[in-house]
Amino acid sequence: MMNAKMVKALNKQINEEYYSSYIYLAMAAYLDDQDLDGMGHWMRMQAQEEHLHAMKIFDYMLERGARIELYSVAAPPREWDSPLDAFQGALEHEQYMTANINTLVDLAISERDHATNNIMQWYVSEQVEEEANVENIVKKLKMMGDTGHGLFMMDRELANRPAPSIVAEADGA
Ligand code: OFO
Repeated sequence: MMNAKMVKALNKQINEEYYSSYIYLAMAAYLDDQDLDGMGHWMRMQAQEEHLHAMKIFDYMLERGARIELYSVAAPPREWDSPLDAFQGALEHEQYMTANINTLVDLAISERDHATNNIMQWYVSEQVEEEANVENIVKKLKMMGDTGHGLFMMDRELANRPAPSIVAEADGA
């Protein structure tokens, strides 16, 4: 049986993951509106991945017999100054999510909830990857320039992002 503090914190994290999905969807809409369909696609895939992150906690809680509570998802911003600004916002958001995961790990340890600590370790690794992926895009956008040819090239590259797979996610890939 999971303790009440842990249940509350995980319910909050489900909400954070859904907000993440929402903010990336808002970024997808912004980028699509700028005719950057490839970047918009990348953000859509990211939004789907965040949905899977939420569902992984959802399923884990059900398995532990914990009561799930779904909270309202806040409205994300709708405008950014530039594509670079949007990806920088994504990077900051991932850093914020990493801090949330670290807090959950701390709580699982202090509550001696080894199973939750174990599943949270998957998120710890995932956050390293998530931050690295966005940071790489931010660096390239800065290098190639946030306008003209560089932007066009990045847009083409980001159009190739495959859909996140539930199987891969479940396997920790
Ligand atoms: Fe992109 O972060 Fe979820 O966990």
